[in-house]
Amino acid sequence: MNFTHQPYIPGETIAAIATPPGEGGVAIIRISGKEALAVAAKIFSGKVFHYQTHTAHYGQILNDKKEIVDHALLLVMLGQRSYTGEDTVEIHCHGGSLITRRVLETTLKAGARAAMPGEFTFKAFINGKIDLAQAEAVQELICAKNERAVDAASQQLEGALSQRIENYQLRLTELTAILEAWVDFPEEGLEFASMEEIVEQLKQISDEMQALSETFHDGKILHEGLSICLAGCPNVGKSSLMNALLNKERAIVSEIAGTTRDVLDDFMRLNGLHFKLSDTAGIRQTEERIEKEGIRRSRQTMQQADVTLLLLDASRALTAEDELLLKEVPKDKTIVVWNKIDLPHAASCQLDFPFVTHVSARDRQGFEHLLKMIDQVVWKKGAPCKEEVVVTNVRHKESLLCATEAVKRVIDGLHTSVSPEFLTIEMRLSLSELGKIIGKNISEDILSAIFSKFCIGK
Ligand SMILES: Nc1nc2c(ncn2[C@@H]2O[C@H](COP(=O)(O)OP(=O)(O)OP(=O)(O)O)[C@@H](O)[C@H]2O)c(=O)[nH]1
Ligand SMILES: [Mg+2]
Repeated sequence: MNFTHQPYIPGETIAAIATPPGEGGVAIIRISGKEALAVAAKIFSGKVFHYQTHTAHYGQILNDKKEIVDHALLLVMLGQRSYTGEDTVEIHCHGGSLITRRVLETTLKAGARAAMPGEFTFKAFINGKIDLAQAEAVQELICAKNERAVDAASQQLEGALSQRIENYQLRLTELTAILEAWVDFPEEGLEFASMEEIVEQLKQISDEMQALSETFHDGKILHEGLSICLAGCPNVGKSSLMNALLNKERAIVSEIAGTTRDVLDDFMRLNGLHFKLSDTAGIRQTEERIEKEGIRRSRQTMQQADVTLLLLDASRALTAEDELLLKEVPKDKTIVVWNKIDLPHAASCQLDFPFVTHVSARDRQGFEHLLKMIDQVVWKKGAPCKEEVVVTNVRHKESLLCATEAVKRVIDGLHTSVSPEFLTIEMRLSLSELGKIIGKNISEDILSAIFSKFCIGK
């Protein structure tokens, strides 16, 4: 296990600061492993070995010269009833980088090893407290930038995804057993079920797995948030709309065409989601070198964005440049926004776009409808409800897809009378892919890669 050290020693005692860096009222240093109590006993003023599990004790942290490092609260959690499944002691000391580091150094001098990123959660996984999907949910929970991502990660941590995967595994294992019996006694044929029944059940499972893998689109939105690009010709009010949506004077606004020259990013929350909003340079024909570069960046931002708000000026007729832009943008992720509806309207024209709305960036009119429309574009099939299981992790999605493909090959094979030996191989492949999601049959490299993304102290 190279994310820690080779080879991994179960039960080894590790310590780390579990709270974020910087100043705070309290900081927590976590010690976990076989010697956690022994380490704590060396540095704490009280009789640590006499403490009952899940009790808190006030005292002093003392260094090897018996000098007081800090006053602290010691929390003792023994054996299986801790996060890691090993003896754990938490020291709640005063917050502040220097004092926290000193307390940590004292624990290291007393025999603990500095924990690697994710090592506490890794212990919990190795000790069977949580499976891999749950371990990954811990990290997602820590990194969640919005309420919906927190919901999805909590669901996964509670084991909702793991239960689904185990259910597929159970059903596929039963079918594999039937196919294997067929391999062993070919002359008896398929004994325990008819071919139609098996195909029907396989189809059902593969459909369910596929549907779960497709929730990744929603999962990605929850996990990473979304990018919205404000695009359009110069002077249509992109920067004005950016400022109005953010409720602050982020971008320079002026009546001079070509005010914005570079891409300006900022963040906003909308319906529990995290959005990156990018204001861009107005797109037009130009030979001016810097403006040209700005326009190239506008196009690039537009291509990468999840949603584009293409602004048009409602107070004037469409220009040739507007028309070119309308042809350029993909319709399924573009919302055409007629801005400046507070001014007398020019004759409006029909646009062949599924999402069109009207606003005034100046007077903040039409925003409610615009925000609803953004939601519509984002959640094409409707937003997932809180209880729905969504796949937020690309590794899980890949494994689900591989498992689905293997099952589909079995279905095809049954139709085309492929020898059952080959079919059982596919079934095993599918089971092994599912196993990867919850941490069975997974290589050390992958485990290492997963846990090394964690922060130290978790
Ligand atoms: N009446 C009215 N004027 C607006 C509205 N939105 C923007 N404007 C005005 O239109 C002009 C251009 O606004 P900007 O927000 O700078 O336009 P832009 O699209 O960012 O322009 P570039 O950065 O040059 O591409 C400014 O004078 C704004 O005050 C609106 O809703 N109503
Ligand atoms: Mg601008």
